[in-house]
Amino acid sequence: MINFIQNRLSEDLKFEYEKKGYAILPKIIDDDNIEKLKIAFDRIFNNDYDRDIYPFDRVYKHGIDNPSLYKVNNGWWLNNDIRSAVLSPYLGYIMSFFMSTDEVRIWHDQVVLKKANKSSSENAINASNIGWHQDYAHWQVSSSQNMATLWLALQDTDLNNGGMRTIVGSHKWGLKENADTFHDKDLDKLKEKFKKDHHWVDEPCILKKGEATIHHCLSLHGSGANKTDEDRLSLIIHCMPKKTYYRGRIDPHKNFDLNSKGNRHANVPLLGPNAKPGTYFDNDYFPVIWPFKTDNSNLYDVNVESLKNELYG
Ligand SMILES: O=C(O)CCC(=O)C(=O)O
Ligand SMILES: [Fe+2]
Repeated sequence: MINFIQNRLSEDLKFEYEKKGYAILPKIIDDDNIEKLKIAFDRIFNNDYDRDIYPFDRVYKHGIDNPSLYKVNNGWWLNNDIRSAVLSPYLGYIMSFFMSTDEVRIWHDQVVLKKANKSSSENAINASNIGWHQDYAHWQVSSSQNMATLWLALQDTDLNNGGMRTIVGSHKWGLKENADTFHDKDLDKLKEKFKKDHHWVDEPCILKKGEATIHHCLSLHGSGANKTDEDRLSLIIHCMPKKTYYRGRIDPHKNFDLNSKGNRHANVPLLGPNAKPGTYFDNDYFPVIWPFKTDNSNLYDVNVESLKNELYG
């Protein structure tokens, strides 16, 4: 069971998020709870799951598919500590605050480990790079462009260990063409593609262990190599607002291209075989994390009453 440090957020932070497309939160989790999450990461990457379900999308062979970047989507399906973190009402509160919505659901989470690689250099085309991308470019099946992500650092994180960088104000540039480039490793090439007439201000997210960022789904962001001797771990939680639905095929005249991530998404089959434009992402795969509901307690492996007391006193 993971507990967060539950502070109220300031309006200044929200202003910052709206202006820049991202904001840095104060420490939201203490070191003991971080240690629990690190154990959870280790277990997940060793395919040691608490539950009978297994990951969706594709099953990465950690360290084999990509020896530098390990990733599992929907860690909350697999591990009870990650589940209690991802489904925490405190996260729900944070996301509803920044997204200005009174209902928040999980889109999916990501458990990410960027391998230590002392010999790599800044901006080199490194296997652990995450290309400049807009999350929404990957999620165009979703009806909402008011989606947001919480990125939680499990160690001090800066440019030395491949910390995330965001392009200030890029959430106001609209959806860029072919910006579903998370897996593209060439940051310089992508910069040339997206920069065009824009003012390109590349800001690193410099975080202390336990701090987090929030970024908007249209913010351009990416990250370089981890040049330290410690792996970079982050728990990433993507959220959607109330009444987010499946838009259907983005271009119905085109055949499905299985490699075109923007036009298809592993969340769509989770809607069932009768999914059609307008079907809400509102089943058990997409749990509500705000407002906190005790009747959702079947989704939680946590003591909902004690969480409720912690949050509401
Ligand atoms: O972990 C990173 O460096 C980037 C993660 C990312 O793309 C995201 O949180 O949306
Ligand atoms: Fe992203």
